Amino acid sequence: MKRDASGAGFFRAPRRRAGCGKWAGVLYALGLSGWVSAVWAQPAFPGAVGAGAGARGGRGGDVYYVTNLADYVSSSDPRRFGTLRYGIASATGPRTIVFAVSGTITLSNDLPVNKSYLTIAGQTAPGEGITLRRRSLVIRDARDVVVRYLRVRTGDMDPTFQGDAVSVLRATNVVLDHLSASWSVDECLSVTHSTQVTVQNCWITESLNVSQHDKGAHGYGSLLRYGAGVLTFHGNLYAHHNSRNPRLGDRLRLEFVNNVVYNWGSRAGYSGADYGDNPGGFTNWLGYAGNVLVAGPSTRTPTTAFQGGDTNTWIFQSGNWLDANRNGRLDGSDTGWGMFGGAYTRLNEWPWPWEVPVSDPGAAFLRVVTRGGASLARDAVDLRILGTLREQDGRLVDAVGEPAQAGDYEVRNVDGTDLVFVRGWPDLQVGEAPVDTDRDGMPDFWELAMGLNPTDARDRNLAGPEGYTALEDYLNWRAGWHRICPRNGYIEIDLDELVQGWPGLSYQVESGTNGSVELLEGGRRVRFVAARGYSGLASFGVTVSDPASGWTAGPETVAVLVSVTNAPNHAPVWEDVPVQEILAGGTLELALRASDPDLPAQRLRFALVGETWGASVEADSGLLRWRAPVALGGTTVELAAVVTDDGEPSLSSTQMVTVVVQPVPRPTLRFVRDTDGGWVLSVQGVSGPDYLLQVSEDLKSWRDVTWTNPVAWPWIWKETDATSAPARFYRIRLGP
Ligand SMILES: [Ca+2]
Ligand SMILES: [Ca+2]
Ligand SMILES: [Ca+2]
Ligand SMILES: [Ca+2]
Repeated sequence: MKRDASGAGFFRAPRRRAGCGKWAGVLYALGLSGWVSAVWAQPAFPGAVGAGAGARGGRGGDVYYVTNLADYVSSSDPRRFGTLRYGIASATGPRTIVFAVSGTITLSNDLPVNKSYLTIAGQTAPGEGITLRRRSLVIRDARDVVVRYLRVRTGDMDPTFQGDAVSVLRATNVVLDHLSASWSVDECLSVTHSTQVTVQNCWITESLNVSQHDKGAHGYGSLLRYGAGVLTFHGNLYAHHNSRNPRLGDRLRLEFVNNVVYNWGSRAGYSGADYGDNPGGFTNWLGYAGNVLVAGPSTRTPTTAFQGGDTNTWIFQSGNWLDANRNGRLDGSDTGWGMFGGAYTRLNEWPWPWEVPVSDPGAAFLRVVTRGGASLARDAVDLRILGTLREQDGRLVDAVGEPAQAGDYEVRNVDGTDLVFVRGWPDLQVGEAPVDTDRDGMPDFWELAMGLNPTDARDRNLAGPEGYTALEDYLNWRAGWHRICPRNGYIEIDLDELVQGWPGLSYQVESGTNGSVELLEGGRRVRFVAARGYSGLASFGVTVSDPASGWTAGPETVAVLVSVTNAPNHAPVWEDVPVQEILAGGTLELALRASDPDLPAQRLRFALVGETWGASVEADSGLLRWRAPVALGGTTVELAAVVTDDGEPSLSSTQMVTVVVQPVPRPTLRFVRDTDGGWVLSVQGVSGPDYLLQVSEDLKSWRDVTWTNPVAWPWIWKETDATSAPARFYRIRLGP
């Protein structure tokens, strides 16, 4: 990763040391010795790759909230406050721009991102996010800029407009991530005179072909030229451009990895000879790996991925995949150098270490369709374009029509030319931004779950365990697949909804941290159960596979914030206990059973309350034991059992156990002569009660002789007392 030590003066020294929760008690500041090396090694965000990955953006700086969708022209316009444009224009140091609104911003003029150390965090917008239209987003004359999750669909609203949807011009250390750019009059997304720029996970689609460009038909993808730069294009989708997917030239080194190019027209990618601009020519380096090219209905050069302009284009290629046959199925192959045409010089090795991960084309394709573009909430345009890739249809477009036009495309004759009007800007679903009391960019729910202070804005720049600030950790959570789960609770996610618009995938899930997951029946829903008593960040993984192509991608992380708000607890539910019948003196053993509907599973404890008649229950197993006193024979007893969960707060349910105690029949006693002439007492009774034998000589005072609990009848007892008495009486008492 390239680094440049200048510019650190923007960062203020820490004014305060704050310690709270899991956050280091150090304010994030680049000027501190000891922090500097760690800070510089930090990618812009987890998953930032390639030449621009080291862009610092607004790390450690202030926070600006976009609170309206207006725009302005004059710098003294009182309506400027809260606009996106003013958020950039008013930055005086590192700044992160976050969004409290969603919807479409109609730009009054090009929007220059001409301040260094700036992050535009489109992923913070609620609802269906932010779309810019009418004019370009231009990152220019700046360094260390991070822009994520914006749509830029310029169109032809302004008849004087000649520009790109997104341009990077004379900039260094830039990451553009998850942008959806379309309907440009010039290229859709271009990088010129710049270096250390990464464009990743972007959907670069539907440049307007026969539009209002002075040079005529100009439906192009990306112009990448000038400046001795190093550029990385990783995981992007190019769709429905006549050409320049991309156009490379003039002393550039381009890593073009894991991109998908669909339905190009006259050319996919190419480089120029460059001799026109520079008689000596320049050397351009193209590392072309793991890309997927799918020819479409507009494609006129279906077997060529890249056309070299001259031998000064040096190309390394590996693991690309091209499907030229337009049969509606993904059944291409790696045609190696066969997909490269024109003049160029082959490289058998890329002369530099790859700055990006290179995955196989199938995984790259699935990642592009399931995660790419401004995909937190795909708008109708991206969903339509995704549909064209799925169905292998769609076409080049020339103009932007009404949102209400009947078809996706309408051919209208304008001044003798048939033009394809694509259905225009959709209304975006407006969402409500979460409450952020201290306006530090982190909503209260996040701060509470992460142990931060929702009434102290300074904690946004505390350094977290991974080296990102507290604010960045929030931005990073928002920027991927993410969900909120209540504490001591669970969530279920429809995986088809998660991937938005590519049905028919199959899924595997795997547990990550601080919770567990399982795929529910049918394989399309996943249930995440938070670890008991935990609040904070948790995660699990999802792997997607396309049965048709056999391609697999993942696991991708789904980041789950377990909030501090407990899931509502539900009381345990008893299983019915039928009326029990027992003989007095006998023992009742009954397994009490209850379940608890809550997840994660709670522990149940059983007990008896009120008059227990000597009964007891094992707290954990619920085993009720009761020896019914003989005295209760002939009565019905109600035992009150209670089961209690350990939720927060814990809840109980009570169940009455009805026991009908049958009376014990009187035993019969009989003395019989024993063979030796003595006497034997023979007792006939029922099993259950204790039998206590007592003897008396005066029917007043009774003496215990023995007690037993016979199981076999008759019970025999032999009188061995040889003493003589005038009379002896025997009796049996039953107990207990
Ligand atoms: Ca095919
Ligand atoms: Ca806050
Ligand atoms: Ca705070
Ligand atoms: Ca419960």
